[in-house]
Amino acid sequence: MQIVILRYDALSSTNSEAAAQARRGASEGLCVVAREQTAGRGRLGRVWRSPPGAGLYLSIVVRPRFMLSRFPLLTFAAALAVRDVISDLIVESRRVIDIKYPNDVLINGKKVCGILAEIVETQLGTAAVIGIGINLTNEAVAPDLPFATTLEIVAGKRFDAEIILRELLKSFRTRYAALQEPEGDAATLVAWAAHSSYAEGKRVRVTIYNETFEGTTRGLTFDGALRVELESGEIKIIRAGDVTAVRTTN
Ligand code: BT5
Repeated sequence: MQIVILRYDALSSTNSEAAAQARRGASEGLCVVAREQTAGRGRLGRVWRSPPGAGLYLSIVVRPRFMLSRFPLLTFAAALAVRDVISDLIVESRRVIDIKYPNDVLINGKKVCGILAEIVETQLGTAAVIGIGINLTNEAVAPDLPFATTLEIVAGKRFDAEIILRELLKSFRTRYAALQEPEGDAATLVAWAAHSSYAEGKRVRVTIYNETFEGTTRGLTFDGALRVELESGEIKIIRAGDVTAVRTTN
């Protein structure tokens, strides 16, 4: 994959711009980066806070060779790429880096990165846009986001956004290439589970639309859904919705 970077000072959302470029025929590897997003998006219409220069806001266009049903694995490959970079930057023995199902990278339990993968139909076939937001400086978060953190808060220093961008694209390229290998799905799921405390044996609360229930995680399905075992022993397969850890008191 050849990476071409398009830089903007401000965009409403790098995902929207990357999707527009994909519809216009952009090749795989196009990467849209903005210093600021005025309407950064999370999942389900939520907002991603993106003040100028405080975070890395980027979206990558991919045109995978595999089927649409396997697209959720793109988010996993992206989360692994972010994790690779963060664990190289900070000393992991003192900070716990975790991947929360399906799309957050956490440091010491707080969200430092969110990922939003979207499918885009184009004349060249089905593409996906993988949006990644990483909080760099203290300004990226605010008191109304108590579960957010930044690399500056964690490491006590500021990192060069350009270096993180370069490393992230390098790592994403490797993880994406691995995903497209013949046994790439399984390898990506194994790598994801190795780096996520949410994969197995975690008490979680799941919210899907208006339904909420608690259970214990029991691994991923082959296509990237999360298995959650209820008190009754029934296994639910989670493909959408929010999963949060339940603190156990013992
Ligand atoms: C996500 O959604 O975590 C996906 C975020 C993806 C952002 C990137 S930035 C580049 C690209 N362009 C876009 O427009 N988006 C992508 P979700 O799991 O729905 O989490 C959203 C929730 O995270 C919000 O409702 C807040 O509670 C919280 N949040 C918002 N801004 C945050 C921030 N900067 N840091 C940590 N948490 C934040």
